[in-house]
Amino acid sequence: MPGFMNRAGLAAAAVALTAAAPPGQTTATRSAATPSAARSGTAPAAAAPAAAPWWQHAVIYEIYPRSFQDSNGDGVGDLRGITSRLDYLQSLGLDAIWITPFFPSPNADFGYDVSNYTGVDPQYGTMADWDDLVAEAKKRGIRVMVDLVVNHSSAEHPWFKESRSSRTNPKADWYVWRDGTPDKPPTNWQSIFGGPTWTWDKTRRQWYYHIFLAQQPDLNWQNPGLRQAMFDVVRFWLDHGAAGFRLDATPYLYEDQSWPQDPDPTKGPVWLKPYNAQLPGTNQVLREMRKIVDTYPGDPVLLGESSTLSIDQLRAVYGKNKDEIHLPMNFLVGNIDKLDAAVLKRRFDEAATKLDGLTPVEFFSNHDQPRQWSEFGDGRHNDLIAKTSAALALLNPGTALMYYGEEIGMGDMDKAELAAAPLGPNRPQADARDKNRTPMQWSAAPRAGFTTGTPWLPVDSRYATRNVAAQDRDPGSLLNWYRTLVKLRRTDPAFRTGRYVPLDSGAPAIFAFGRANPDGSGALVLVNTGSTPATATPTGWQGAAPVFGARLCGSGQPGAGMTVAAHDTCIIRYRRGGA
Ligand SMILES: [Ca+2]
Ligand SMILES: [Ca+2]
Repeated sequence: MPGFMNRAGLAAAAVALTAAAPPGQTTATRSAATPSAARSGTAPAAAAPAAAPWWQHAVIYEIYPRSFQDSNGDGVGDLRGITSRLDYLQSLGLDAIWITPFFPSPNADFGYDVSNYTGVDPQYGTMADWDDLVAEAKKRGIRVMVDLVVNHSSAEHPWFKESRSSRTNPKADWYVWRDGTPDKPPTNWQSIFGGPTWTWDKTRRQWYYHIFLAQQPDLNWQNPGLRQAMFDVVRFWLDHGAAGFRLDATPYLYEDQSWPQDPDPTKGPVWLKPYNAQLPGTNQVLREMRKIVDTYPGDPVLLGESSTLSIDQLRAVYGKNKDEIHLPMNFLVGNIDKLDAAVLKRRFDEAATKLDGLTPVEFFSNHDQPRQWSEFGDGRHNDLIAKTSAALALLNPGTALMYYGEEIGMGDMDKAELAAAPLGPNRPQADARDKNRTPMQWSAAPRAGFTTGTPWLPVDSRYATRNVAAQDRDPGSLLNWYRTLVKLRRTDPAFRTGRYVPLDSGAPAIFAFGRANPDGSGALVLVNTGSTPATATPTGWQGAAPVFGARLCGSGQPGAGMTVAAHDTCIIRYRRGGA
């Protein structure tokens, strides 16, 4: 590699790297050093064109409110709890938080069965608490997004109660009803949570459709009344300061109206079938919703739970005219279950180069999926491997999602521990996903500082050593690595707006990519997915090979050249090479 570790380049790059990434500051220092105005989308950051909306380079942090912070000792997290932790969230450098459903709900699917779209469940607080949260968050440059469950309501929603009361009531057509006899559903389709997608209603003597639980009847978006009612919900939350929506289960808004039989309903996954997902009517709904959202100031955003099976499908979710979902989550990366260099290269290269310049949305964990610390960890190097997944999500182009606690390496609760977790009034039934929904681990205090009462779900026993307070003090912690990466992507032009450079690493275990500035300088990211050190010989640069400089690695080891320690991630500065 000609010019590698050139002295002048190294010095310049080292200054840039350290200036951008001082690890180990305390929360207070860091907050003071990063004025909220600088991180607010209303005040353009120095490195970004003023016209770029905030969500194009954002970090959005998902909060499962039940498990984040309890403010009143009832063992259930709440909105006031979130407000009390805003200083911490600000210390992460976030642009926005997305709170999973906190609306009134019978909790058949813990909030994803909404019985009132325009209220706050008393367990989580009040509308005044919401208003207070939005106002306090705004002071810290943090936007607050609402989780809108667009495909279905709760069977306890007044709309459904009315709809099922007769075949002729005003809301009779607000849900998906089909004729049939009690012994024979209209189709043989299977629901995503198991069992048929149809439930017989004795009063109407008809079947209603539900792609998820029977307690989650699908809304009929073809009905103009329902459509307007849901758009009013959108306006309601925007009027109350929401910065946008995470849209739940967006592929499923329409069903194939010819109601075909599935030739083999038990074969393969039951989601994203051609008859239950991604039908054209869905695009029309999202276009209409986007129009409403776009009339509001502050660039509110639609973040879609837009499961897709290919990059072409994903590109379509943005809309033919880029006028549908601003930010469809990239499940092609999100569903990766193993850090394999070849898979990473394929997925990240296509996200950066095959989305027509639209904003990719990268993540690895959420409330439905295993936590990345557990999923990718080998049992011995989990923290180092977690630094890799953090770098992948945060240093690639686009917007990154984080799931509460991933920044301290919260893991899935151990099987035996989860099995021993009691049921009770606050946890009426067990859910396999409880393992990745355990209470946030704030400190070594009893119950990890999450609650003074009995937590609805026990705190993971690892909290005594794995918590925010401990990692805040440790410059080499995963938490401070996250802060470093978020700061890099916020302040460093290469990571903020730099072009993605697909590279061949020259080493089977290493995934390599570059982020290049227009002047030819930039940063090289090397991810060693293997359990032994490996040396890259990256090729694929446009023009002359660059001159490499300062390194920053997750392990904290300086290392040398293009060699990356086992499971480590290194960021290496470069500048334009000689002709
Ligand atoms: Ca509470
Ligand atoms: Ca549907």
